[in-house]
Amino acid sequence: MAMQAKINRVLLLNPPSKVFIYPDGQPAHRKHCTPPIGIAYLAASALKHGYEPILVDSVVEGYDNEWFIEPFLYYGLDTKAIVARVAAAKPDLIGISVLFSNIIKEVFEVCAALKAEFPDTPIVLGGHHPTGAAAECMKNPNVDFVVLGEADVTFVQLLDSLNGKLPLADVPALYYRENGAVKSTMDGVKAAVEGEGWRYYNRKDAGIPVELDPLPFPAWHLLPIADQRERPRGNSLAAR
Ligand code: B12
Repeated sequence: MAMQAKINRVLLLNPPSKVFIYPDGQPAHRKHCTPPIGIAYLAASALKHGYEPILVDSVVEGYDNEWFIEPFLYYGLDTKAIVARVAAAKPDLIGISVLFSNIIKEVFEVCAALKAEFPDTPIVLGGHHPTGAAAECMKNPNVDFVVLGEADVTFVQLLDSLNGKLPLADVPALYYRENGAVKSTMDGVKAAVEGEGWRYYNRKDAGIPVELDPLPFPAWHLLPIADQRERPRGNSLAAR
């Protein structure tokens, strides 16, 4: 009998968004939403390798839900709604996309709420902020893993590793914990650029696909694209 995989349902979350509000009440830019192409790519790779991805675009799903914490107007699913959404989806692992450093504080609040409710569900961060500031993110005890860079291949390798197919130490571009200590498979790899508290690597050093043709197209069918189209958009001029 085939061994039951520990990790099968993988929920990928696009966190809520925020707009700076000037003292005169004017927003710095209009509310908008953009299809989260990064998690759609990860979902496509996960599907291709037999996993069951669930995409939660909290910006679209909670677009009309707003709250104000000076000086920002937030919109999207709030933390309580995200916890409820995750509870209904019953994932085996939660991945959160943090493209923008301006949202990391709020993402950590979400991580704390999710860990309190689902202590046994691994939480993985990816995207530009954790890529540059992985060690910093791992200081947060609610973050179990950080995957650096474009994670189409390495995220699936992490899932495979958690299902016992390969050691964590063999997953490139990964930060993880071992006996409570933070480990990185990038130790000993020279950073391409670095500064105080952040490092960036060349793609060939970080398990990042150099050839894009073999990658599956984004799993758009898992996103509420019709709802997204009805909202003001941020243009998606992606890097690929
Ligand atoms: C398109 C884009 C936008 C779009 C929309 C982005 C979106 N929501 O999809 C628009 C124009 C709206 C935008 C706005 C802004 N942007 Co912009 N944007 C980009 C750009 C050019 C491309 C992003 C992209 O689509 N990449 C392609 C996809 C496939 O990759 P990806 O999303 O990164 O996903 C991959 C990995 O990151 C990773 N990954 C992603 N999520 C997860 C999750 C998990 C669990 C894992 C394991 C891995 C993982 O795997 C994915 C697949 O390979 C990047 C630069 C770049 N070259 O990436 C800047 C970039 C992300 N933006 C940046 C910034 C600063 C902003 C703004 C704050 C600018 C401003 N001052 O207003 C705003 C913020 C908007 C907000 N919501 O608050 C910075 C972020 C830097 C930082 N540390 O904060 C970047 C890196 C540009 C830069 N070098 O300065 N942006």
